[in-house]
Amino acid sequence: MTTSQPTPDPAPTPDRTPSIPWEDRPPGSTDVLWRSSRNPIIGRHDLPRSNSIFNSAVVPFRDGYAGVFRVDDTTREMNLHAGRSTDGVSWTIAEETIAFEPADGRIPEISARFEHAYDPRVTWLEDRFYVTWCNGYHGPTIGVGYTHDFETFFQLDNAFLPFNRNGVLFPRRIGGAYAMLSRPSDNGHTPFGDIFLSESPDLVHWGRHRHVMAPIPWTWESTKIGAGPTPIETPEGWLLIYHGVLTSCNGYVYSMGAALLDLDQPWKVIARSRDYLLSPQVPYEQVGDVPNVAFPCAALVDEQRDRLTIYYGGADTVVCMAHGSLSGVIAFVRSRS
Ligand code: BMA
Repeated sequence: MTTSQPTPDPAPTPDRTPSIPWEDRPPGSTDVLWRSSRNPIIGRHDLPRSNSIFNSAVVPFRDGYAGVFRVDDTTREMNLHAGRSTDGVSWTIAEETIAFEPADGRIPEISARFEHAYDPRVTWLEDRFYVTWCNGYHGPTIGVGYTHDFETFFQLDNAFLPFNRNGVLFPRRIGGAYAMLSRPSDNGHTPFGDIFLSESPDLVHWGRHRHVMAPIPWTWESTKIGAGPTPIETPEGWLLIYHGVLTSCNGYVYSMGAALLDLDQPWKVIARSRDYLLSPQVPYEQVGDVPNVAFPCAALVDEQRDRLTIYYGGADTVVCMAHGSLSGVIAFVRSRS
């Protein structure tokens, strides 16, 4: 019999993990998420013709970050713009809208008719960054495109029939199929909405639709819900951060919540927080073009340091960040289920 020698602790090595935008929890705070003291990080007038910049998606890219931004301009056209950043906080956003090139010969059948493009999500999947967004085609539906470099973008076919919003891709195939969450809706401000999951062999043809989650009466998410950032894979399941809407005397209130979905069958909900993670309670979330909106569209994760930074739109006007620990959010989901 051999006895194994205890291995000495490895010598400390310089930490080369790129750090995501971060601030420590403010002293005295017990919140699961806390807001960046730099909020809003992108203001409504950061482009010459912008009315508002909000509900936008960012990802790590090369030695910094890239993103796709929702910009409503001064004609109030809703469209997508690419942006770059070295630190994830200060952004350079292109003045021109993204001009998608057709990924195949049939795309002009849909792209000839532009209505609007808004609420983008960006997902690294296999070998490129996919963009999904709410794409106007006889009403809102889910647009899909991709880019390798955030300079040239290609458009695929719309994923679903109108009306649909909040299409969010999973970052890998599940059971061999691509997977997307979405929220079938109406052509207006939609006083209902559940999250569904759909599968595709090719990111063009979508089917095997499964129900995932419904609103919960008499809570912060009683009217409708919609997926937010790309789901985050954890050993405990897919961490889904989503928005939930309550109808108040003064209109809709958009808050953030979280759930854990089964890794192999992500239409199965393992746990879901009964409480909101963050609700609009500060001026840049409460006052703007649409009051009382905190709308998450992206998240950055530093697993090594157990850090999570969420990007969200404030009051349909500005871009904001909130921080928390990944383990803390998962514990919150489980403890408040
Ligand atoms: C939804 C979308 C979002 C917006 C929200 C609140 O229907 O239009 O872009 O943040 O309403 O206005």
